Amino acid sequence: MAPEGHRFTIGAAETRDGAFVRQESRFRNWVTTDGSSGFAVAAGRYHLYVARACPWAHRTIIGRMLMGLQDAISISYVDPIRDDRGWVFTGDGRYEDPINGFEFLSQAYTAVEPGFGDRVTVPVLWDRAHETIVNNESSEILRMLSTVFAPLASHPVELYPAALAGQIDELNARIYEHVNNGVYQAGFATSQRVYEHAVLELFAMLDELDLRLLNTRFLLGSQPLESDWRLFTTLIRFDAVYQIHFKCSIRKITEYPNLWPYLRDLYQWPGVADTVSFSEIRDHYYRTHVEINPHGIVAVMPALELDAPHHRQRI
Ligand SMILES: N[C@@H](CCC(=O)N[C@@H](CS)C(=O)NCC(=O)O)C(=O)O
Repeated sequence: MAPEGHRFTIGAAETRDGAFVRQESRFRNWVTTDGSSGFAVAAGRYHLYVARACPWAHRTIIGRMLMGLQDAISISYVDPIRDDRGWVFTGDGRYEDPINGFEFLSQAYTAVEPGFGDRVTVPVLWDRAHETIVNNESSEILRMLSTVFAPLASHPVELYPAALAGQIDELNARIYEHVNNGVYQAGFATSQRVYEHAVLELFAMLDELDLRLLNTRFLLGSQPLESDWRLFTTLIRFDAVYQIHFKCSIRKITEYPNLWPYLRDLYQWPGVADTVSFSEIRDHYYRTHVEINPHGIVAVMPALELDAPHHRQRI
């Protein structure tokens, strides 16, 4: 049974004039080195609630893995299918909450804010010491993992080097607008004009990125940085879901001369393939958004040779 007494925003996405409106993330505290925010960095204190299906949560799963923060930050996964009760821990071993024993992710939100009635989203960074949500905005959680949490990491990597911060921020913003959120703008549009505009903007950006990747192995040089991983979580879902379910129909990623080998390069990066679950991704999108796929038929997995050689070391 869903917790009683509270109503959450669930079901169809909110639209205005035919355009999908993404809710602002509500909890925006930061873990800090000196603890001045009330949230001091410490091993074993923080927990991540995620869905493997979700591209935003996927950023944080990848960040935790790349840094080697598995021992410092615990994690639990919700069931990929979200119904009218929101995200669920089904308790079958795979989708469990060993920290608080929640049955629904909404319980984390109402534990912190009893009247919380907005969308209950993943990822959530939870503080076990104060039993509260620190932050539920994936871009900020990812940034914390690669900076504030670096001293706890078993193999820290630089995802946001100071010298490239300006370029990363600028690229992130454009990739967010036209690609990460662009696919949702296309998929959840309720007017032809808004849908077509989103698709054209999305593919203009993909074309630009494809051209950029002709001469550089990753977006900003020879190492994958924050912008690459933020792009990755959309690209990896593209041909299996967005191209079909969200009608992003102009091209597939496999048709791009540079984006396609670049996607394989990132997928083959150590540890990354293990963070990708196509069955959870497909189950989630096709079976959760009943307003755009009323019968919940899950598209068969397209042929994607993600393990094929990418030859991008040469660039
Ligand atoms: N701005 C948020 C967005 C997170 C988000 O929208 N997550 C989706 C899953 S892909 C979600 O939990 N949606 C639940 C809902 O909309 O009811 C972030 O980047 O963390």
